[in-house]
Amino acid sequence: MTINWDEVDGFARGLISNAGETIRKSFSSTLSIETKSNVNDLVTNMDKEIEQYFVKQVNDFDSSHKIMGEEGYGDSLTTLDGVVWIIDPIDGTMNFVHQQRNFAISVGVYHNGIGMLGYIYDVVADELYHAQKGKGAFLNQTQIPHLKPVNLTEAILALNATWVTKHDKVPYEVFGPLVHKVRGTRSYGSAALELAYVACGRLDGYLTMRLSPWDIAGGKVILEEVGGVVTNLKNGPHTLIEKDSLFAGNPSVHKEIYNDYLKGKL
Ligand code: 2AM
Ligand code: CA
Ligand code: CA
Ligand code: CA
Repeated sequence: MTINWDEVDGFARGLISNAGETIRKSFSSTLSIETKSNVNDLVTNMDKEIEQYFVKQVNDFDSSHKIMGEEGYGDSLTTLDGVVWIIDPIDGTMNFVHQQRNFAISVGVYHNGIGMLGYIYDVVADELYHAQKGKGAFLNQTQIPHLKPVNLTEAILALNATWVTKHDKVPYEVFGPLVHKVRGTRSYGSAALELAYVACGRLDGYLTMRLSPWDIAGGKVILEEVGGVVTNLKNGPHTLIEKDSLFAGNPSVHKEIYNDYLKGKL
């Protein structure tokens, strides 16, 4: 059976638009905030409500489609066989709670492990980054240009200070020289937006220690459509099933950082 990806794309965009509207309306009501793995790992009623909305709607659209979502309302999957929606209802929940900005809805639709559709919706800015495999990536209606080579000395990298300064996780000796080599570093606190920014050339690389499939599924499709490279820190593929490190970047920056700073050191 052939899948009409334009139809799935139209359906996905409708869901994301509705979910964004629900989140914007929630700003005027009181959030219920709980913690998960630690005191800084937050989840709100909106994270749960939005994921449940996606699960119900996707099931009604096509019950053969499977769903992997952060809050656990989807299926518990060990493979990406068939059509799988990989959903993060709110990526950057800490920003959502503290800042009411710098968070996004992230959705990737995969077919037998291949990313077919990718969406990152910056709800507050009303900016939808989206891509369909082989058809280019867009920010709202505007096509995002293919990435051009960037000198490492002029690159901006997204890195989180917490793990860069934790010696037990990654040796400071590995990241210290890299941080000093590049033009600047940033940390936005939403993996999905950081991937979208790499796709737009606002960032040239994003390196992090541990991300889940829903943090990257949408962004990987978008970034690869503009020639970006998405691997783990060992230059291998992220399985999109298990948690793994992530290294996404402009291809020239990715290559230089891997060869000169990471290879054989992690
Ligand atoms: P989240 O907001 O959907 O949980 C923050 O640096 C980024 O890392 C966000 O994209 C956040 O996604 C993600 N992240 C992954 N695991 C996390 C954890 N245990 N606690 C907080 N953020 C986490
Ligand atoms: Ca979370
Ligand atoms: Ca996330
Ligand atoms: Ca989330």
